Amino acid sequence: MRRPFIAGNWKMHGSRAQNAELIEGLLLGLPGQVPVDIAVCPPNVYLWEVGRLLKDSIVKLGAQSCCAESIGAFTGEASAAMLKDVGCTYVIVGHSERRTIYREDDALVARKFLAAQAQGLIPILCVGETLEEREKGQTMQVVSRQLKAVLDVAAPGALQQAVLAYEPVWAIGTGKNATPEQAQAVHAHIRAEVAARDANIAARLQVLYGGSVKAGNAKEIFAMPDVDGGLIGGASLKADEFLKICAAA
Ligand code: G2H
Repeated sequence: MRRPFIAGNWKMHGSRAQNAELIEGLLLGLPGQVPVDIAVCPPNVYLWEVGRLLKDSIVKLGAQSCCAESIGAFTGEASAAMLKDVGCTYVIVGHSERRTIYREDDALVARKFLAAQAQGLIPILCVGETLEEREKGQTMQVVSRQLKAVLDVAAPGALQQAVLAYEPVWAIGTGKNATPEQAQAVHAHIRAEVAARDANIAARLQVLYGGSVKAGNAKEIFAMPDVDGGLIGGASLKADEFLKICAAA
């Protein structure tokens, strides 16, 4: 009942030449129809051009963050309306790199989520615990808190037009992925939290796993019943690797 979804988070990687090569490789390798939703999230400066390269393909465009404000004197920021205007379907909010490096707290992430939805973008809301929190046994508590911050301010039904991503911070870019069982346990917890508010939405909600997914481990992670695909960082930068991950979903 849920389509798998594979989203590539390019982070701060790429150039016009590299992007063109990557998109060409992806489009050559993808048949016209696939049973998977696919998106790429380039840095903002490349969104428009990558969107042109994707044309009307099945690969959708996403951004990596958006401003919580809608317009005004916010130097360096891009609004959700601007992202929509350049062709984005999705926007990642609450990625742990934003939470940690740029000190985005739960309340700000929730405002970004609302700003994205107000412009018709589908937010990909990231949640996940640090290694210290996992070792203290706080994983479920942390993920619940991050989720609640958004659900408490969003309209009922907001998750109908959203995607969640569980990204354990200790697994991001470290080469150390969560085991399929560790991922499944947290994904099931997330779905149960959503189900407590609305069982139908929970049953339809795409919950992605992110953190050192590659072609070699994707299949076993995606085989878990509550894992609906992945948010892919490093392994989304090579067309052949990303295509293998899409095929594993
Ligand atoms: C987690 C993930 C993509 P990577 O941040 O969001 O990155 O696959 O490089 O761990």
